[in-house]
Amino acid sequence: MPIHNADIALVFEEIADRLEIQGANPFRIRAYRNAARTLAELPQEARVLLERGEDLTRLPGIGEDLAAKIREIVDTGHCSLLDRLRRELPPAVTELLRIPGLGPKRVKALYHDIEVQTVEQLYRAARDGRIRALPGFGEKTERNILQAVETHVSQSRRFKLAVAAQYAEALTAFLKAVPGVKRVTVAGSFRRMRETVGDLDILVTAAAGSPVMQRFTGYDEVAEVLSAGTTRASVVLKSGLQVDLRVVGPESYGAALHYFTGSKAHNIAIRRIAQKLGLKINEYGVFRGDERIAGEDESSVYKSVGLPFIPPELREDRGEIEAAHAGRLPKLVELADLRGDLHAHTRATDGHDSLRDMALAAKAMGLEYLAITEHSRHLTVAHGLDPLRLARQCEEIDRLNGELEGITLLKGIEVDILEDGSLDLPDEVLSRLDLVIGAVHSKFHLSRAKQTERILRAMDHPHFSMLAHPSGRLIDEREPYDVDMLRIIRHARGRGCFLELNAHPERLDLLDSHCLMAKEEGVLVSINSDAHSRYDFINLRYGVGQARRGWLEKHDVLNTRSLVALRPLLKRTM
Ligand code: DGT
Ligand code: CA
Ligand code: CA
Repeated sequence: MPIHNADIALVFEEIADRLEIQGANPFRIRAYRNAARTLAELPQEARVLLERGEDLTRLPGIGEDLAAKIREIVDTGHCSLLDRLRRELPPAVTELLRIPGLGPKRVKALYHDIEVQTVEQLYRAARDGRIRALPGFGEKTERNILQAVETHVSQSRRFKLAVAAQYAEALTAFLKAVPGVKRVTVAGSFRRMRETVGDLDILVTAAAGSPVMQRFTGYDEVAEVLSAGTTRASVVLKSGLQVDLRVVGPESYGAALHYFTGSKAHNIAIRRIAQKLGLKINEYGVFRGDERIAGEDESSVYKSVGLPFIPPELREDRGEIEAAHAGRLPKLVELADLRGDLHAHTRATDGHDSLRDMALAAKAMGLEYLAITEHSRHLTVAHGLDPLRLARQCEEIDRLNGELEGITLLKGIEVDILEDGSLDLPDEVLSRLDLVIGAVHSKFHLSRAKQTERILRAMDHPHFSMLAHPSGRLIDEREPYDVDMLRIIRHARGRGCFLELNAHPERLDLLDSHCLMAKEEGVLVSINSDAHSRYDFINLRYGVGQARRGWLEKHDVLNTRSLVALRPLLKRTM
């Protein structure tokens, strides 16, 4: 059974959780958390890297011991340390840590003192008033726990797009190899490139008698079969990801693809148009009375209601149907349109590859230029650069540019925007760079007025080029900070600077709605990988997906420009 990075990350997270409940050394716990994060963010499968004989200790936070554990998990599907820890504490205990307000200490007390092992038992204990009596808990804590459990249960889990992609790709390859299978397409929110997906919806066409259903429900990673018929089945993978499969006839493929791509709101709007035309649309085709008039491909479905093909990323009923009707659909930006990447790190700070390796990897992605934008000194956890180290890196970039062909390195910095809107390095140092990306990495909880003002003041610096990950959110982990994005975008326009769309799978920040806002205000967006390793350039595709959801076209995106066209844009005009 193929082991995915997300699986290994889960193992490390659980080890960290269990060590934490046991009160282990904090450094040891953090090492596992960091490793989990490294794996979760790694765009290449660790399994594949191992097969290629690559050295995993080159990854950030992975030493000999962790590399050996990764190998063990990939080879055996098990981790002996976790097996041992699981024998020491019951499996469900770690789930308790997910409840806001419950740290390892409290979980340990609940387990030892009143034998609470599961969320359900926790709920009952709180309801029955058994928690308030525990030392360090009290009535208020008990009430909070009760409420937290209720919200926890009501929020079902969604998967980040890049994580879902690992499962989708493996499963697609598996299904394609089943005898008789012709087409395999992942529809649903995955095809619409939503930043998270609730489940995967897979569509298959197959010759009569193909064993695709049996193979699907028998797939190694299936933990539970929810339902299985002749044309549809639903399973839950071991990771908890649900997958729905439909087998459709070739004459219905387009109609089914349209139906299962959604969104539901888009489908309903399209069906309403069809009704007015006296047509009926369902997942089998488009019908006038009993006669099927379309459905073998998606374009035929749209054509039947008088519309051009609408790209999946736009199908949210947010004006795309009106735009299609008026012939004003955007021609969305594509991955191949990108000529460069304006945000990357090397091992000089918290990246882990050399300048040269990063340059070569960017070139291999078909890029012409790559800006190196390390963290600045304020970000000590990332070993941020001071002026001296930055100057040294600039020299090395000059040297490499003299030597490398087909790729140009630009000199940049990801400078911290401090609380008062000043930048972490002096203007005189910034003036020597090709671009300056400003980033908020601290003080996320300022008031809306203060946070907005902080960013506007940062943009006022003469050398400020671009605002990094503008909302600051981490998907499922950290809410966006409270700012007036329209004011920021308008200020950027006045100052001649740009907004980043950070393509990191945990960020995907600019949000899609703000992409549209930037486009309307005439501010160019730069789709940047924020690469911390030579593998991370692959993430640009998720950034492009997000940009497409935000209606961006090639000319709306800064880094579709050639280097020659880019340079004058980076020189501030006012
Ligand atoms: P997700 O999985 O929550 O990220 O979002 P989707 O959009 O993938 O939703 P899902 O998996 O429930 O259903 C896949 C598609 O099937 C959905 O985008 C549209 C279509 N669909 C599902 N239920 C309905 C429905 O009741 N009416 C219509 N018109 N379409 C539906
Ligand atoms: Ca879905
Ligand atoms: Ca579904």
